[in-house]
Amino acid sequence: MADSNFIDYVKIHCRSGKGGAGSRHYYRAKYVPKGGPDGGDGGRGGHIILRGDKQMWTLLPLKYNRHVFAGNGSSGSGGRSSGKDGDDQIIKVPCGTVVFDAETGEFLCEVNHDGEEVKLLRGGRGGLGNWHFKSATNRTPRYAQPGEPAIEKTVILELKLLADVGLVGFPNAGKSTLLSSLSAARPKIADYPFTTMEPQLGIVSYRGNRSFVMADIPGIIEGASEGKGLGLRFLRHIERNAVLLFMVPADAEDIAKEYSILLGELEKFNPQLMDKQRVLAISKSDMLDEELIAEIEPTLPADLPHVFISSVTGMGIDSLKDILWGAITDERNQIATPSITHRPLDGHHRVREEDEFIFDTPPAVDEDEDFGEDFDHDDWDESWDMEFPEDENFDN
Ligand SMILES: Nc1nc2c(ncn2[C@@H]2O[C@H](COP(=O)(O)OP(=O)(O)OP(=O)(O)O)[C@@H](O)[C@H]2O)c(=O)[nH]1
Ligand SMILES: [Mg+2]
Repeated sequence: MADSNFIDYVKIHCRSGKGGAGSRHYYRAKYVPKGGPDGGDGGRGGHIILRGDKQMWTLLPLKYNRHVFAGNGSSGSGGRSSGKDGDDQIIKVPCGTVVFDAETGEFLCEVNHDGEEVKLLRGGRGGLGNWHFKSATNRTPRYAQPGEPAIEKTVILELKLLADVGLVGFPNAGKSTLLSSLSAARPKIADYPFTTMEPQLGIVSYRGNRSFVMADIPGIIEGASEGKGLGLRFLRHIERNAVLLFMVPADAEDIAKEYSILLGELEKFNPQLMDKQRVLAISKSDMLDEELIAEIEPTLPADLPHVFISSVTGMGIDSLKDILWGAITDERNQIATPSITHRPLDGHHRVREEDEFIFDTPPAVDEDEDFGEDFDHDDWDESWDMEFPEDENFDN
């Protein structure tokens, strides 16, 4: 799993650029004895910006680029020249990325759409040059504003896949088999638990040109909320789905009980999941005959629609798609933004050891060299005045 390409959790260290210092400078030219203040403003420091990119589907590229620093703004200079703004750093992230403060676990922001930009850290504003401070009573202000400092933050990016339907079930319920029979996705299928170790998305086409996205996540077992099995951390991938499709195999002893165990684990993970529309599919129904189905039917929970399906024979698959499509297109189930409140990071989100990285402190920020700063008006020497050639041809 460590060498997997699907990365849905990454911790990165970001620093915005600091603002350039305003300049304290006085106009000097030949025969202009007291030119007055003309120090320009410092440039703005670069922002750290997150941009949603639908071409990306994991946070893998960020795993190899964990320190992101924006450029510093340059200082202002004489002649009211403003300093150059620092370069912004744009971090491309997959749609559905949620950002948390690594120290407090607090939710910061999320990026859900292609091209959506969110300013994660604001660059420092540049300081004003001394030119701004001249007034009738202070005609030679000997000060200028320093630039604002940079902001540093370690953040955790989590990917919460945006799918229409999320599959929920015990291991071996046949979730991956269903996804592979409905879509072109080819998840690994085997008759042992925990075949699926990472989420998979598949596009299901429905009656010609319509389609929806289905997410297969690893199986959940009783006690998953206490960390049993693969735990519940994958459940965040169904937090934003419009519809949850519960799968219980037909050979389960008590279908209603298995369903309520799954529901209980989900509630422990995030009570808001209870608001989602649910559908129950009894998988592997090819093992049942008419009689058995009639026997099971009355024992099923009454508060949600159910279908008997078989990914092998295709039984019930069409009516399952109809029910799912109906639920997805139902106004009340539309994935709203923000669809859920992202809870602060806690034990549920605890990740594998190798996800953590020992953060090595980046080099300290270079102090901007600003020669104009300590220069004093009274220190000016006439011989430093520059004389420009009169007929300079600037076109050349
Ligand atoms: N008879 C029958 N067997 C099925 C059906 N669907 C899946 N199976 C079998 O059930 C076993 C488990 O299927 P998977 O799709 O890997 O189950 P899963 O829910 O993805 O399991 P995990 O990934 O471990 O959580 C496999 O041996 C499948 O061949 C079905 O409709 N009928
Ligand atoms: Mg599977």
